[in-house]
Amino acid sequence: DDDTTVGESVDYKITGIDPGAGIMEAADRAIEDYELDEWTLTTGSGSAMTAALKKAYDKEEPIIVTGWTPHWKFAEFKLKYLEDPKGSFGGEEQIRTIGRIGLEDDLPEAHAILSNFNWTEEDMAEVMIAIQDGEKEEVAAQNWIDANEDKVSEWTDGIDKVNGDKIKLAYVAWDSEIASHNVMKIVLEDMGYKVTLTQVEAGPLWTAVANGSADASLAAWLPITHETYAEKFEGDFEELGINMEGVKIGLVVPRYMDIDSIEDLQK
Ligand code: PBE
Repeated sequence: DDDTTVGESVDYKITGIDPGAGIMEAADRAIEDYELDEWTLTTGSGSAMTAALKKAYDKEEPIIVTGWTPHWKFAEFKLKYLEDPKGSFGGEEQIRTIGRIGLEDDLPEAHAILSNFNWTEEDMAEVMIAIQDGEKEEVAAQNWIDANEDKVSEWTDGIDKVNGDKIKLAYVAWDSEIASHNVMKIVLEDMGYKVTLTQVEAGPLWTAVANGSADASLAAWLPITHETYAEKFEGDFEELGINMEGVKIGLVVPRYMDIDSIEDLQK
């Protein structure tokens, strides 16, 4: 009925993702900043979150999720970010590439390619949406590369090919990172590398780059999302550059919900 509050309508639940994700730390901060004492942030995974979103959306039921851009969910569903006047989720973020200490000496060509790597939200969306539509990850990545040879050659121009050197990239099973790492895997293979993609949680990812058991990752969301990891491992990794500008995290709801701001959760 009309008297139901947003909190009541969703059982005071924000549907989260994997506990190590930076967005979970930001969501906990929001619960504190906005004094949402009765609320809980549930943990799960990126795919469990999108499954819950789809289930609610299909029935036009209310749901609040931890969401980020770029993500295919914005192409699939009509969604909106809740305004965040207290800035718990930070502002515009970047996705940066990080490498282990010593990568430049050991694998200089890969270091150069990874440092050059940058693309746009639209580029990533093409790969993500194709995968979401059922294309195999490596096929979606290959199709994007075939259609974007100019872009790829900007990352590899003037860099010598190698002969089977091994490189290990670590990533988390977030849709955005599945897309980027599958593209880079093929780019590096075309340059002569033997590439291993290792899927881990966010904490182990940062640990692996810092202790050298992974060579690099394209998955560092900064300055806010992974700030705690970047501070914890300061000095034990190298920033190789920004691979995407203007990305964002926050609380996301279907547009049919009659709320606009995180402050509306206080009612
Ligand atoms: N994400 C996607 C990650 C970074 C990339 C927003 C879910 C996180 O929160 O750590």
